[in-house]
Amino acid sequence: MSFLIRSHDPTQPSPSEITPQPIYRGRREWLQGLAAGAALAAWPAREALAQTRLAATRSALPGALTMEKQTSRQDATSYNNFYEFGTDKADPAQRAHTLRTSPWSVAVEGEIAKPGVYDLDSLLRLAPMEERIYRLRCVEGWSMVIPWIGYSLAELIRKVEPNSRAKYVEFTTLADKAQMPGLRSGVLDWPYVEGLRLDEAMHPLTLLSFGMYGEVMPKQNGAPLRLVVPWKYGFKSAKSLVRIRFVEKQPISSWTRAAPQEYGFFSNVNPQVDHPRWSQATERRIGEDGLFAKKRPTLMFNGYEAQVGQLYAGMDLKKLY
Ligand SMILES: Nc1nc2c(c(=O)[nH]1)N[C@H]1C(S)=C(S)[C@@H](COP(=O)(O)O)O[C@H]1N2
Ligand SMILES: [Mo]
Repeated sequence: MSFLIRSHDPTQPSPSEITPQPIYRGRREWLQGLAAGAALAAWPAREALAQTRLAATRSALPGALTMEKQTSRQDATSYNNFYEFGTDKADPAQRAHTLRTSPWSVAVEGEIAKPGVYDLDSLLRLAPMEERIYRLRCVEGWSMVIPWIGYSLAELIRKVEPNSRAKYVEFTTLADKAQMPGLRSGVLDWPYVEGLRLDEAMHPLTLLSFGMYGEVMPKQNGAPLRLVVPWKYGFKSAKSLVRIRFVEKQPISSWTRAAPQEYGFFSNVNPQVDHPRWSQATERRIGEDGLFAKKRPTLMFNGYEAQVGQLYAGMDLKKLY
């Protein structure tokens, strides 16, 4: 998809400018879908999703561009966890068309000098967009390699000026029964809440993401904006953010609330600390799941140890999982 990524050039649209996606791309994918014998019923809904380009430059940040083979866009947009739309992997792609992503705003509040409500347009213009190719490792034991588009969350954090009481950041995502059929289920306490320590949130790899594969974020992947924290299990990467709050005390995430003995606050990818019900030593790469496909060894901090290991110096990661 690199042909969609423009290098920064003043004659080109600004990095935050979004332009309509050419029709031919949708048709070509539709034809590929036919050739592959894809489920036809799933296509009308997918075609109805607005596909718009999102220009970005390639990140120069160390660790931000894995050279591993990218997961296909088809897989990354049809095998999802977004429980607000159901717990089946296929539910978000089939049901998230009811999510209204415009107008959209994010409340930024708490222990900061400049609280406020930021509309999507101001967030899109806040900093230059970069493409980051990150591994995403789900706690369930599968992983993908996805070209995300966005900028470091630190760009936003610096603008709102946290005060000395700000130790953690709490992220809250949309919970609207009218748009999200999954909220009828009590599988989690809604809204979906996640949290990071301030230094984790400030780490340059922590991405505020507005798109993937050169396009604005598909609804099933957390439109219009989500977090991507590549060294933590996927559930820390909260989708469809509506509130970012700076707090003194460690927030309680939805997953910790649901099963405190299974999900700790940090949730760093760690092959040496098993989930109470299964091993975390290996993972299945989505798209490689043939009968004879080998599982991959899971890497400490999902392979980002050189970049983030320092954040946890001196911590007992078996206790603080
Ligand atoms: N709001 C919200 N965010 C969420 C989830 C969710 O159910 N609701 N699931 C999480 C989990 S478990 C994973 S693995 C990733 C999956 O992201 P993807 O579907 O874009 O690959 O989103 C995370 N963010
Ligand atoms: Mo996950």
